Amino acid sequence: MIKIQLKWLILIWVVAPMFLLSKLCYSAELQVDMLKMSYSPEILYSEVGDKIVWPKSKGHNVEFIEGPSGFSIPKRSKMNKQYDIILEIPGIYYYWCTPHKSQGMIGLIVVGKNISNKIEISKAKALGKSKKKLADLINKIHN
Ligand SMILES: [Cu+2]
Repeated sequence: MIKIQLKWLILIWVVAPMFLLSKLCYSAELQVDMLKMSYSPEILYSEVGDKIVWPKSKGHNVEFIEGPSGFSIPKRSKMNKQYDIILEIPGIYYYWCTPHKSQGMIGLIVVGKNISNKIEISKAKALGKSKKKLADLINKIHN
């Protein structure tokens, strides 16, 4: 009898709060690779608060162009350096690689399954080969 009660006490007062806490604190780390002339994946789906990492890759960087309203565009990342960001506002984010922005090296991030700014992103600036790439990515996007 006492043993059973102890088990329940442990479950309620120790295990349950730990489980809740770990749920609250949990955020994933997602990676985007910078390949020859493209990002991989080109569309990344993340949750609010996830850490997104672009490991260093020679000759490439990350420059944010557009995001949901309220997002202040950060300074573009340094060439040949790892870059990471935590996105807190749900919506679609659009970025490119500064030296390859007209060669189709662009990427999208969908945060929190929110695609409400899809039209704004489809109207965002795109150069050269990236115009078609952006249109293709916009067509592929889902929430
Ligand atoms: Cu590049």
